[in-house]
Amino acid sequence: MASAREITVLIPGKLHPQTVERLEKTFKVRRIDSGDPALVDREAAETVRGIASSGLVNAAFIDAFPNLEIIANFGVGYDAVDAAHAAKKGIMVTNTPDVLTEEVADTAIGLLLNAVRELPRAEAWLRAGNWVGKGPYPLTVSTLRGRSVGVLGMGRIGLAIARRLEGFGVPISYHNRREVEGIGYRYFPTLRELAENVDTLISVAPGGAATAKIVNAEILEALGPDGVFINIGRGSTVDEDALASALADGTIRAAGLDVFADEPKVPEALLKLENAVLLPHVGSASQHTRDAMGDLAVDNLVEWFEKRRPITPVFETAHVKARD
Ligand code: 8YV
Repeated sequence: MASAREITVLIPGKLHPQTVERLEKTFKVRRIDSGDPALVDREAAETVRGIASSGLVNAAFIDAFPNLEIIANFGVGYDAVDAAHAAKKGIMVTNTPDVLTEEVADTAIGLLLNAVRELPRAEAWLRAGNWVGKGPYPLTVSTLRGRSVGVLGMGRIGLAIARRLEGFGVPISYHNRREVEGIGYRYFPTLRELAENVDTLISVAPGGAATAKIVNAEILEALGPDGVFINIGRGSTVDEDALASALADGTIRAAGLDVFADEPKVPEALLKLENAVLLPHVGSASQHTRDAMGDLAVDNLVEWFEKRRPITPVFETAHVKARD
């Protein structure tokens, strides 16, 4: 691709360093602090044809670039990108599915075991000298034995989590927008029914308006007093105030959260709870997997500018054609 060095790709905000390196070797890269249209100067406005981002790319930001053709989102979840707006303007959006599926599923299982068996608290007990001073860590009230697990969002990652759970000998059911053919897990047409029928809910649901706060007080109540809630999807899908109350008053027993509504801020009410395991959005955060995600994001840009079609378009823009 001889002319790629002439193509301007903008990186708004932070991006995986190895991905930035590859972009800089391939394209003419411009960087600004965030996806804020006020930071776009005239030259950037005129020259930018691609954006590589892991943050907010809203309609106003998209509109700042009359020659923009493609937004390569670093991440499978692209709720931070206004893909519907991009589609209307004939701008391609890509994401990074598949390459992170196994890593995120591994993290979900770790979070589940940590929440149920209190492993982080047990380690803190040891490090504080309590094993010597006070004796063994107290027996955990919760166990994975006898649990029944519901997966909210049976996409690639949900399926990878379910496959892992089969090895734990727990029954698995799920709720999804549509029933998934041929997977053999019990389907519930509503989240409420799923929550009523399981005691362990693992959410892999994507963000966006359709899923905003779908895990609310009513769902947590349906999960019940032995309930464990795990979230590896998006924080926006949870009513965090309702979750903190449910954990504090025993409506459910425990939670394991990798994602939050307003990252990196975590509500004080959750930070105070001992029965919540809290991780700083590390689901896909290994060097190996982040490199693979970055490579796919860059490959999407390269394919687009070279062959005029990307590798992994999001469904909203799958129909978008290159202008020349
Ligand atoms: C990343 C993610 O943390 O892929 C996603 O949707 O949430 C994570 O894998 C994120 O994309 C990094 O910006």
